[in-house]
Amino acid sequence: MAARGAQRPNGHSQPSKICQFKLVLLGESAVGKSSLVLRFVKGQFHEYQESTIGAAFLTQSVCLDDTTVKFEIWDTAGQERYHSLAPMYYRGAQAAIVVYDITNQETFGRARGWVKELQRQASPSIVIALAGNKADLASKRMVEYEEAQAYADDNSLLFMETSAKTAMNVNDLFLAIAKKLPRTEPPSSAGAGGRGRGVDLSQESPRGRGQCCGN
Ligand SMILES: Nc1nc2c(ncn2[C@@H]2O[C@H](COP(=O)(O)OP(=O)(O)OP(=O)(O)O)[C@@H](O)[C@H]2O)c(=O)[nH]1
Ligand SMILES: [Mg+2]
Repeated sequence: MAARGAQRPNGHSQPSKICQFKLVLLGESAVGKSSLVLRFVKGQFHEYQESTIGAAFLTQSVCLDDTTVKFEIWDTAGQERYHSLAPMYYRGAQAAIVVYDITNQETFGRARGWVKELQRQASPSIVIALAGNKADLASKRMVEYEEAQAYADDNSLLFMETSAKTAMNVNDLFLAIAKKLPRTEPPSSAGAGGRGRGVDLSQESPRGRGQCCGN
């Protein structure tokens, strides 16, 4: 059941509503996409994280007020040869995290390319977050915080510097995304297909609005 394992940063009361959203991670290889997901979902970090092949799927929930927000997370492979697969994962996604490595300027350029592609091809209502990862390596910094913040402001993106290694801002980033996603109940989707629904993406509407259902 989706509510199990949910984080309750503020939580006293049992959430009464469950919303699930498809979220995709994009970015150059080795920027730390899988590491961010591993930190968020399992609270772990691997110094020698293997490069992703194709994509990986994980889920994690966070609680916001009276709502459990369940993320269906697609962690894509950053290697160039997998680029053509990306639309399969961002199509119908309600949220995206575009990741770069603050120690590598090239990865910031690549992140801007992903943002442009999402703005053109993904759902118009997609919530896009920019994550400047490896913030623990500040002594090797090549991308200034202010430069990325200005870019994010210009493009209406959420922006945080993160560290999958130290856990800095990892939960906060997902929470900030959850807060920006629509948690109102769409009139037609109440009841069926919400709580306990499988992850059969073929059942999602092409424009992929978030699924919310009351208790
Ligand atoms: N210092 C530091 N290292 C990190 C951080 N995040 C990831 N790494 C390291 O960076 C390397 C690449 O991390 P991955 O998570 O595999 O990167 P990825 O973006 O998923 O790469 P692909 O799957 O090839 O697209 C690994 O050796 C991680 O241990 C971080 O926040 N700080
Ligand atoms: Mg990976």
